[in-house]
Amino acid sequence: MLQKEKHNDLLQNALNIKKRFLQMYQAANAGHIGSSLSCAEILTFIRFGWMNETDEIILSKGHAAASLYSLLAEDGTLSQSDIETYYKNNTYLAAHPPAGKIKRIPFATGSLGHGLSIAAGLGLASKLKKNGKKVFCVCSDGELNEGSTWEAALFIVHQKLKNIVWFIDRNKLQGFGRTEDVMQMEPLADKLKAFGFEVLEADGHDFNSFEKVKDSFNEATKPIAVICNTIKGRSWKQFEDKLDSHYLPMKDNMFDSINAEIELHYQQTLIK
Ligand SMILES: Cc1ncc(C[n+]2csc(CCOP(=O)(O)OP(=O)(O)O)c2C)c(N)n1
Repeated sequence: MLQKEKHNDLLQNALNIKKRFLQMYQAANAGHIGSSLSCAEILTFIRFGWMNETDEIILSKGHAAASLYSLLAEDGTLSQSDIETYYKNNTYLAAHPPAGKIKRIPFATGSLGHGLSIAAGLGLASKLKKNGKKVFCVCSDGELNEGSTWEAALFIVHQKLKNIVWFIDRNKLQGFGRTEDVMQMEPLADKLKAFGFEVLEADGHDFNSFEKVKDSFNEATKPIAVICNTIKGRSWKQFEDKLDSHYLPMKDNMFDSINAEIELHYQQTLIK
């Protein structure tokens, strides 16, 4: 269990990150709002609850780039003026993360299905160099439709890359429907186990659940895969678990209503 202060600090980070990316989507007039709300706590925990300075984050579901940029503003890597360039002409803060332009984003992602291979390469390099670096990779469940993801999974197990933490944002929705309708994935945990992973399940919006994953990682004898049960459009009631939350313009009073809902959710989740 996390200490109350740590838990509440993480909640505050997550709230700031969400408010910032909503502002970015508002300014851009559109964005992957549901996708970003789905992975906000995963990213927050990786950065502020787990990783060391030299570790790497690969956001394989690069369409949620604004959540990553917002995370990097939360830790001071990006400034507010950088953030304000999002989606504008000549910016590095493009709709998908570009390669090597922004500190902590070494590779481009967003052509789905490639992030786990990048993580595997980084993980192997770190293992060979014995530098203790961990690699956190966040994939969407839609990326499990891609053969390249499973090829990387085979490689990670074959090379015994226990320095990789593979998070699967399991919101059960992808761009054009429910994952189980587009391409059946269940029983996902069994599939991952059959590939040779130690499979952990987490409530993908709960920091205490991630803390347990962290403890298990330290004791794991195999590479781990974490199925994070998440809700696309989390805490935005009208769009929670709705396909429409995937990508949409901010219209009418949407910005104000989402902000009010995430603020309320924050107040309800704070440990008093
Ligand atoms: C190779 C590739 N094909 C198609 C797309 C277009 N695309 C962007 S997001 C998306 C699907 C999003 O669903 P999922 O991958 O499950 O992500 P999440 O639900 O977490 O947003 C698609 C097909 C892409 N970015 N890359």
